[in-house]
Order: sequence, then structure tokens, then C-alpha cells
Amino acid sequence: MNRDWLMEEVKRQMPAKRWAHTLGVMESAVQLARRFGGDETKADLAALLHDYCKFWPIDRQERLIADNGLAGDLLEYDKALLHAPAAAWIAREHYGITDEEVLDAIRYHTSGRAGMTKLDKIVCLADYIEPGRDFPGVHTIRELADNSLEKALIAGFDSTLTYLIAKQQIIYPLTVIARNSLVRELGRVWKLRG
Ligand code: DGI
Ligand code: FE
Ligand code: FE
Repeated sequence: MNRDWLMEEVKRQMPAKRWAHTLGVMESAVQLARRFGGDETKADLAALLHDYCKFWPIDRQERLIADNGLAGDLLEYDKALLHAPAAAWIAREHYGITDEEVLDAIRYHTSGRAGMTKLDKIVCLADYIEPGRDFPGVHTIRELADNSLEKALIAGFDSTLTYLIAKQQIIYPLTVIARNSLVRELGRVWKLRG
């Protein structure tokens, strides 16, 4: 598949600002892959497609999720979660991407999940720290990302959870599970190192 052509396809789905965000996530994802020994090509591709459906009308996202039986429980939570599994479906069905690692990284880039793969972590974290992002705490997350995918991602999820709690919004349980899973993973590494 031609990368330049695919970039044009993605660009057409979104306003200029979101396309700039996508380019930023691609840049950060490749940088993280290089830093932590991930697959740069897969990081680039997953980052390119991760927000493909973000600016579709919500009812179009809901229909795609419902019609194709994708994570039905998502429909009971914040609509901001829908674009991730929708983009994974588009990647497979419209663009013929069959690499499950890439599809999972797209699918779980918002919610996270238990036992996130290195590629899941890279794409999810790149989404938090791409150069265009500016939210309280982003500097701390960028600093943590110099040394640890897991510590940085925990800080990212903590900031999202804190934000949702402050706004008294419903939390998708998989995000709590993802965050706990990363904390456990770090605990195990520390124990192994004595
Ligand atoms: O699509 P982006 O804006 O680049 O970033 P994203 O895919 O991480 O979407 C994050 C949005 O999802 C953010 O505004 C918070 C919202 N959201 C709502 N409920 C949840 C949630 N995010 C997570 N991780 N978990 C939730 O339960
Ligand atoms: Fe997103
Ligand atoms: Fe994004």
C-alpha cells in the first residue's frame, strides 16, 4: 500500500487541525518506537489511522459500531470512545490492513486495555505527548516518556481519569483496567530487579 496515498485519504477525513495532530502522533510514535525498541513502521501506520473517524458525525460512528458488532458495551459510555474501534474497522475493511498488532493499537488507542502490547503503549502515549498537545501535566508526561513507556502512560491515564472525575463523567471500565494493569506490570519489573 502506498503511504502517500493513504496519508491523503486520512487527511480528507478531518479538519486541518486534526490532521496536524495526526502528523504529530506519527512523529512521536516513531520516536517512541526508536527509543523503546518498537516497530517504527507499525507505529507510523497505526498513528496515521488512529483518529480516522474522529470527525465523523457521532451517529455515523455509532452505526458503524452497532452494525458490525464492535465492542457493544462502548455504546453505553462516552461517545469520545467510539472513534477508536471504528478506525480499526475501517483500517481492515477499507484499507486491507490485516496486521492484528496495528489494528489493536488503533482499536485501543483511547481506552487502553489490560496487558497492552508495546505498540499499544507507543500509539496511546504518542497521542498524549505529540508536539501539538497542550494540557495540564503534559510536560511531566513528556519527561516520564524519556525513560519509561509505562510510567508515562500511567500519568496519561491518571490525567484523563482525573479530568473525567472532575467533570463527573462516566468512566469506561477498560481504562481503569488498563491503568491498573500498567501499575502491576511496573511492580513486577521492580520486584524482578530486587
Ligand atoms: O482522539 P484524541 O482527542 O486524539 O484522543 P483520545 O482518542 O485519547 O480521546 C480522548 C477523549 O476521550 C478525552 O477527551 C477523554 C474521552 N474519554 C471519555 N471517556 C473516557 C475517555 N478516555 C478514556 N481513556 N477513558 C474513558 O473512559
Ligand atoms: Fe483518538
Ligand atoms: Fe489522537
